[in-house]
Amino acid sequence: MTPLQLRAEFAVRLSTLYGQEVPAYTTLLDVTASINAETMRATGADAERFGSIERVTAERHGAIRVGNAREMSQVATIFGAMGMYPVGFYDLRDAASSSIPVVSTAFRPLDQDELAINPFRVFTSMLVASDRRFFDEDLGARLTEFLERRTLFPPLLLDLAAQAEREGGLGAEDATTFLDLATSSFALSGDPIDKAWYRELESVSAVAADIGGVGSTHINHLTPRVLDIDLLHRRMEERGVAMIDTIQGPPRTSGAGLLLRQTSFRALNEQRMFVDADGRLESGHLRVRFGEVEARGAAATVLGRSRYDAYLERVGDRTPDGRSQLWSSLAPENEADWLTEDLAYFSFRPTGLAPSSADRAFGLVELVESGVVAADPIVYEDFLPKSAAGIFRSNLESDGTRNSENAATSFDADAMAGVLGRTLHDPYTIYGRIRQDSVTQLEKQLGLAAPLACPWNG
Ligand code: OOG
Ligand code: NI
Repeated sequence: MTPLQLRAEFAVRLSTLYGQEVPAYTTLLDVTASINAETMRATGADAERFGSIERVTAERHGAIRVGNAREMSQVATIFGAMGMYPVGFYDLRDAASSSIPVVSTAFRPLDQDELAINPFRVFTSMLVASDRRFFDEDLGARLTEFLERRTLFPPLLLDLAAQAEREGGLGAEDATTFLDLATSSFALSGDPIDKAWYRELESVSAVAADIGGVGSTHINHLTPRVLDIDLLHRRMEERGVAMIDTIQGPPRTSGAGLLLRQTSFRALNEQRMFVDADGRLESGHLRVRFGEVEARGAAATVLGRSRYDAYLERVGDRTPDGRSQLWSSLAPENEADWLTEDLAYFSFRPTGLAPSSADRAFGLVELVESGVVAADPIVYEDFLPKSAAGIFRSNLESDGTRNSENAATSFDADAMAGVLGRTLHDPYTIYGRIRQDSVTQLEKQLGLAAPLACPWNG
């Protein structure tokens, strides 16, 4: 099996697992499928401008959380076997007032043709046990030691993953073993939980307890992609699933919009066994999983993204109408304007119409305007830190505590690359390369002697 086949099969297996574990996820998939079918019927080819219906139907992202650098680099190997590579750095420690002591990246395919078939991605967070704002020296030391002692992934899984990366895939039998072990590593464990330890961590941060209070990791949500998220929000409420009251990300626009919009619901309390200091077992409840759904739009350039960041800074507690007004004052709805103002990434292809000599004298924008070239928006394949923090928060019983007088442990994208022991890809570089490759190709196809003038080249 190739990395692509391993990834697609892994996504299917996780989906089956999560459906068994969290029944509301199955409802979410039903509602998503019917809305996607309705949207396809209503808008036809337009619905597929941001990915074929086959891609969108298979599309999922998951989220996992691990405890330390060793576990993070193991995750990188497991996902590497499936053609998923770390992209982007997210520091959630300061993204919300709640105690979220993690730094994150997302593992995903890089190539357009891989993304077009199965873009499965996993948002992966790592606890920062050394951050004294969250953990004092004593607790930090015990947490570090606990994490050092546990084993999240069986050695055979790691060996097979390394082999798959080296050899570009696995034979049938090894592939089955790899997929079995990988899937079960992300299942919720039924092992009894050390009650005192879990509650001690939970009083500081529910996220820390979820990561370091138990001996295993688990997939905490699996997110399908929907073509109309506002409609989905209403339909889920009609089906009796209480959603968070907002859709995170930019407000609704007439088209797919920029970036990413997400909403979620809390999973039910799940029964778990706890063990006390005397070894007595008792039954209890935890809420560590939830449901999420998302709608994806165009990848924003640095400039486009700065408009969204300005929106977040100014939005405050505006009404839905006020939010829409603010967003439309910052970013045009129209794709043509995104291109001329360089707010989003596109790829380009000739339509077959011959350029006139006047077109040749001008640049890319003129060629698009005269219909010689088609501009297709590039799908946003990444995440938004503010939304991610919101998703974390929506599932917390309490905000936890933090001691803001203590200094933060410094941690940045370079430090994350060091932890991973591999390149940490920059999303803008990836989108920029896809765009540039398509322009170079276009220049050849149109037989242009000189490079085309493009909005992003001044
Ligand atoms: C990850 C939350 C981030 C998203 O969609 O922004 C995320 C987590 O809760 O572990 O999945
Ligand atoms: Ni998510």
